[in-house]
Amino acid sequence: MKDILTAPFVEDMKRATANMYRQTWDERNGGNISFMLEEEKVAEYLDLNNVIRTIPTGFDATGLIGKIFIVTGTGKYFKNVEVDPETNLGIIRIAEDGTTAELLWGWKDGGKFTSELPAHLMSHMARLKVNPENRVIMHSHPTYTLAMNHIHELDEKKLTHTLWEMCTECMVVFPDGIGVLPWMVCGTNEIGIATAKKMEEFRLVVWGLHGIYGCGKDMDEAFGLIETVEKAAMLYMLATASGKRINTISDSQLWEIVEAFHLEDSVRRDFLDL
Ligand code: 2HA
Ligand code: ZN
Repeated sequence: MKDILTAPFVEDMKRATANMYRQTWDERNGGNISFMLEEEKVAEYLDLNNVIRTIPTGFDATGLIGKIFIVTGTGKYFKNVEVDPETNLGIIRIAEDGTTAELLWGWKDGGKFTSELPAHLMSHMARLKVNPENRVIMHSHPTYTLAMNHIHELDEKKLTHTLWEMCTECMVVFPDGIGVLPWMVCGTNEIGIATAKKMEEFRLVVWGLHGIYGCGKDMDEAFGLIETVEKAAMLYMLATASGKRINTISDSQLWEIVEAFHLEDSVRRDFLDL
């Protein structure tokens, strides 16, 4: 059996959480990540018959029975994952009943998965229907994205459009736009259901005045989506703070990007005024 601390998926979690912490996106215990793993890969590091303990999830994840995830822990700090992965992360398998998590590794201090597990697992189910390659769900509190939430309408079309206008890269990276949920209490099944519903349509979902969800086939894709939104939000806040904006990328120019990068099938045309 190989040493789990050398597993690429543990490395991915360490790198992502450390980067996110250092971007100041994930203060204290803010943010959470779940990453669906291949059983054969996990079996190189862990005895899959050895369940350390079982933890009820409080919701039905029947669509994910037998699936294995590495997940950040509730109350755990992103900044500490790098130095002590075995306390701050856990590897769980969804049990036969669909409502129990079997702990295979981690949370060695008796901890458990993130309070946002409903939003994560429900979003995994939603994304897998749209894209069977999806593996990562990532939640974060990026600073400028949140600052922008205070001064910009929380409307999917308007928010997406404003961010597209900020730099050419945005249309290339998220032509499918950003879903937006109003402010809601976090950590509940309700916000999980609402997030998953948006994830059927969007790879990015803003939680009004709280943060953002991103997803992807790997850590880089999910991180890159959130990072690009955050960069555009930073530009928006800086440009807006100057009190003077005289240039923008027009809708016809945004369409030129769509054509140049062959994004006709993924772009939210209804978010453009052509
Ligand atoms: O895990 O970010 O949304 C802490 C949070 C809750
Ligand atoms: Zn949060």
